[in-house]
Amino acid sequence: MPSSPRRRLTAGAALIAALAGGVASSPVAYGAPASPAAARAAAPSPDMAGVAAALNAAVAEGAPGAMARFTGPEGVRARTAGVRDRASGAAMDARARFRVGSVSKTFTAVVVLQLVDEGRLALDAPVDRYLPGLLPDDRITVRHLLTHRSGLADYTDRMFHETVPGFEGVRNRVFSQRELVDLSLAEPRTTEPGAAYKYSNTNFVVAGMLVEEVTGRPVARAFQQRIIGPLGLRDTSYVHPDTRIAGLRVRGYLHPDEAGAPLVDSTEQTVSWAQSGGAVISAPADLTAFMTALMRGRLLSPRMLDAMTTVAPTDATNTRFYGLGLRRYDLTCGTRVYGHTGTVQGYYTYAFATRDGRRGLSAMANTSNRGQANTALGGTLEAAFCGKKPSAS
Ligand code: REY
Repeated sequence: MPSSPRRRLTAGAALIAALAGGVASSPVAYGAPASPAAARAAAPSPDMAGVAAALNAAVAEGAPGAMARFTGPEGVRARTAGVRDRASGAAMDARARFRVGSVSKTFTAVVVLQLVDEGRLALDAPVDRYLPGLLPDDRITVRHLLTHRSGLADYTDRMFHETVPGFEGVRNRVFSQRELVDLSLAEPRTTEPGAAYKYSNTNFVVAGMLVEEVTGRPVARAFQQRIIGPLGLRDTSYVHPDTRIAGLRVRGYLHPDEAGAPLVDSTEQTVSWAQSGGAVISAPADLTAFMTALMRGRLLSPRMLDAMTTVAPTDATNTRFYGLGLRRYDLTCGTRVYGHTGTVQGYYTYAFATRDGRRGLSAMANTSNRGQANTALGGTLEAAFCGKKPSAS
């Protein structure tokens, strides 16, 4: 029998109780300190001046505004810079909603892994078992999708080769998932199944199709019933194909490829080109609540959370890793954080938490196609999780 969200939460509460009692199964394997007391003692306080400096740097690099919200044992701390709306001049607001882009992939992965837990999907089964004939290679497994190892080309590379014309060409379009898969299959596959990590939105479109096939319902419903409802995320929704962001919102501004050209207000769009790979709307408090709850075991069984956080490197720096719909960044102070990044026209997002779920940070800047601004925004992670650098003696 499939377990209800309530049963999962109860199991999660038991796990948290076990952790609080210091009898966690093997926290060391996750790189966490040996006990909660040690975690508290070892965790540096967030350097909020450093966080604010990173936000200001993102603005100096061309973002109209930026914000970050940290949650930890010391409470909640938020900082903002610049504006959330260039036309009205309204200041950035840490409660406002925005498009989280690929942080949506973590939502999709959680639902897939819950379905694995319920025995309705198998991680190492071919996708072909559930969606016969969709993909041209029956060696591609569910795990290959979630780890970006399917070799299915990312159709967005071609779609957004020219940034503004590419965006305007799809901003009001409604694609079927199959159309998106066909766009990918029109291109050569990038690797043999399982051979290498190659980030591709196609993987999470297919993962969304799996969710719909197995549950018989839209992914929006699965997100609501399994994540948004149980965690009480009031500012979070999966919106497709409505183009609006309801409520208090941040407007997004896309940088054209041509230097000096005016920014394009990209707030309203269907996000149909990304769907289960990128169409979630959320706000900082909800994103942090999601990532910390995930790490605390409130959404997945220990076995599935272990699978999700088992990572492989994505580059040669040995600081960037990917698990199942989840990134791991190893920060300079040795702290490991898990979460996801997002890029959708007009919005850069980071949503990360420590493995014990005690500390979390969400950060966003309301621009995109501006790598320097995204890099500057990423500086919030070091400041928040590593705290103040010890002064040189
Ligand atoms: C799509 C292009 C990026 C964005 C993407 N986002 O795949 C997924 C993610 C959902 O990982 C666009 N870039 C921009 C270009 C480049 O158009 N020519 O920066 O807004 O979040």
